[in-house]
Amino acid sequence: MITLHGFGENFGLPEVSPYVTKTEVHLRLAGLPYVKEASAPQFSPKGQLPWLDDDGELIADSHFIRLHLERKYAIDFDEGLGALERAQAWTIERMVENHFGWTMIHMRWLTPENFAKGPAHFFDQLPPTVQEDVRREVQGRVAENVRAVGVGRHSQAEILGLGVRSLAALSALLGDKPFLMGARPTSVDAVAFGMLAGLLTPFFDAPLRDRAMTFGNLTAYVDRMMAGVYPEFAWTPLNLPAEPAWA
Ligand SMILES: N[C@@H](CCC(=O)N[C@@H](CS)C(=O)NCC(=O)O)C(=O)O
Repeated sequence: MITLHGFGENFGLPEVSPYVTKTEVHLRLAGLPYVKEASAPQFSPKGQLPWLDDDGELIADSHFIRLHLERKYAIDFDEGLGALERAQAWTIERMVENHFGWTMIHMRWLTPENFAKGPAHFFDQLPPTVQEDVRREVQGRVAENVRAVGVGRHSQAEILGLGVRSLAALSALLGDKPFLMGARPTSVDAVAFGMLAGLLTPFFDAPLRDRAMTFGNLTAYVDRMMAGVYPEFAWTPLNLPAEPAWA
């Protein structure tokens, strides 16, 4: 039995974490049955979510979980792609996770209003005497990480500019195709969808989200992925169908 350890539904999303979403999308694209358990990073073998328990074998990190699934279940999420397309998919994945993702984390954790309505509540169950200290300590660690990767050293306007540049790149790469690499979803769609949905959820309000909403092919892509992968989830489409002219 496969158990996926993640955060769970919140923030208007079927899963809070873009990385857990990536793994969950991989499992769903592969049609592998799994159960999901709410966990916390400190219980993971690598101190981060997601991690997987596959019949007693523990695998942490969404990339290594992907490799495990491909090996154990003889799946190729990138089936049909040539060497150049696989290289392009990996390049997109790294841009989304190792750069764009930090602008998203900045939006959630380091914008006071979004932190207050979102991640601050992760600590609500702690005893009131320590709650605020832990909340600020963890937020401080996130700020250090965002600074360590470079993004946190820039002004708000510069961070917005970096995020928009990645959105424009993703939008150009997607073009009018249904999925990033063509007619069917491949591994990189799990990555891009997880991060874009995390940004586009109406739960958070941010200039980066406002800018993302102007990329019509990206909003339609998130709606399409959400409907295909999480049909049970009540997601209000971002791209409401245009009113018929005669309405
Ligand atoms: N490279 C990891 C990144 C996972 C990750 O950043 N998970 C976050 C949640 S979105 C986490 O657990 N953060 C807690 C921490 O770093 O202490 C993966 O692909 O699984």
